[in-house]
Amino acid sequence: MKKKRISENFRKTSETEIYCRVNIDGNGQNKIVTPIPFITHMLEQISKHSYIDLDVKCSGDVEIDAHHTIEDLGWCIGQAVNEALLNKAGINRFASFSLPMDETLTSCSLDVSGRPWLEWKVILPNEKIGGVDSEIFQEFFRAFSQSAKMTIHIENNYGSNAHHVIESCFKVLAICLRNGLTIMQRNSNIIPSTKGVI
Ligand SMILES: [Mn+2]
Repeated sequence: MKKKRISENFRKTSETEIYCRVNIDGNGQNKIVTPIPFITHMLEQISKHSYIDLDVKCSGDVEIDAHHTIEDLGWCIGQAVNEALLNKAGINRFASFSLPMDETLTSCSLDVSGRPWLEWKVILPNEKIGGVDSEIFQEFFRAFSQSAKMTIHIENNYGSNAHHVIESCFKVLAICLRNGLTIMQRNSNIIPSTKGVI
């Protein structure tokens, strides 16, 4: 009987307080509470399309700005995902997808490599999206890639609607997480690296 790919994380600093729980082998059920409705909407997208069950309860110093809260959410969720992945035996590891959203097309390539890296080729057409400074979204993805220890390349190929551009980034990451973290039955005990460790 394999250990369940479930992890819980709690982080409290002077800026934010975040609880999160992930179940990699879920079906996309989620309960997200954050002080920023737009980021709640984005985290629901991640869960829904990755099939990772995600519970998040977050409060933060959003009276200063949303920066700390969004960055720390990325960090906490990424850390929980990394812990839940155990030794990563059997995972597909690599995933790549291009996601259309009306006029927008965004691509993601993912390697569950154990080596954090974010390439972010996304220019957001508006200064603010959902009441949030649009430059902060990159910090979410950077923090997530760092704590999840994944190599993530995201490129917005084209698109004019700022909501679509950023939402497509979250959705395409979700699809790559779904594909990259899924366990292949025929290789389910084998760690997908010639090093034998990820
Ligand atoms: Mn939307």
